[in-house]
Amino acid sequence: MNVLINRFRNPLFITFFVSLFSVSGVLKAQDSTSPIKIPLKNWSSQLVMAHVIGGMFESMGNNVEYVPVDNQASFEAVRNGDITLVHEVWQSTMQNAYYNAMEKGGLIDAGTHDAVTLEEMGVPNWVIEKNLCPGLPNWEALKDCHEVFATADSGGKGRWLEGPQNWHGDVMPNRVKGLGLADNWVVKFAGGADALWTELKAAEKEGRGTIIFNWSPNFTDASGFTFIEFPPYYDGCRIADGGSLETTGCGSPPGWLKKGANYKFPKTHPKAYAAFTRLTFSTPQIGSMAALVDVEGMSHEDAAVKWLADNEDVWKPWTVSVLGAGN
Ligand code: TMO
Repeated sequence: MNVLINRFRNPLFITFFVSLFSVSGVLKAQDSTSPIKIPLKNWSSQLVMAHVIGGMFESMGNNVEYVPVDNQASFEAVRNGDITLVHEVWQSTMQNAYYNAMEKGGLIDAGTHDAVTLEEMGVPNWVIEKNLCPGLPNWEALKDCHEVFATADSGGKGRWLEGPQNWHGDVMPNRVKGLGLADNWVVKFAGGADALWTELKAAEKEGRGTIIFNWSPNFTDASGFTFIEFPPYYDGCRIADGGSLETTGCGSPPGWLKKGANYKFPKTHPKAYAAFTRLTFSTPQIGSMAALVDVEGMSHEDAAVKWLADNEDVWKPWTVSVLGAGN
């Protein structure tokens, strides 16, 4: 015992142990210089967050590459390593693709953001304040006020402006049928997210009703937007999940916002991976990323640079290794 204690007091003996750890890589695991591949999709918060995460990795000395991807195909792309990670997995529209890729192998769960998500049809608050469709946000109000939402291209019916069709396929056309609204309502697909925001501005200027697909977190959380309350979602109600016309009138479920990664990421880039798992954004943080682009008019890249500069206290702690300074 005495011998052991004396040995621990001997600086040479301690040095010996420290260098053993270093050689084995326990204290000095370095990230690969190969680029971390970050996906670019087609909505603002995802794009700004891609550059926020890329900027965080670059601040740690990592190389990054941005890869434009189709949303639904991105989960297979993480699985086979074409991209390293996904940072905005919205439960209500992406969990099936996410869990399918996990089940096939290659995609791992990298944690959950603080934000709770919703992807749903809704109206800007002034539609309710002006009482353009009495009874909103209860969906049953839509039975009696389709004229208020008619547009030049809707043939006298009320128009539901859905996002691009590659976001949710036929979920909304099926819902309109399932709710028994198809005689008086028609779903139109927007060409891109920008078309939704252009429509919000145009409708407000013209003082007419509008109903669009939208989501939270988004910049509209701050500007005033109300989601319509549909019959509650349950697993299997949608036609794509085994439901029928009788059940597909269900609304969207509130859900989580997850991150995922290729299973090799923790091994090739242990520090970046650790930072990525710690990273978590709240509803106002994600809303502010979108607002820099959709309200302030910045590019996604510039918005990310500004967001990183304004929020160092938020993200810098994620980059500091639990093993201490210098690691
Ligand atoms: C995937 N999105 C957040 C645009 O609904």
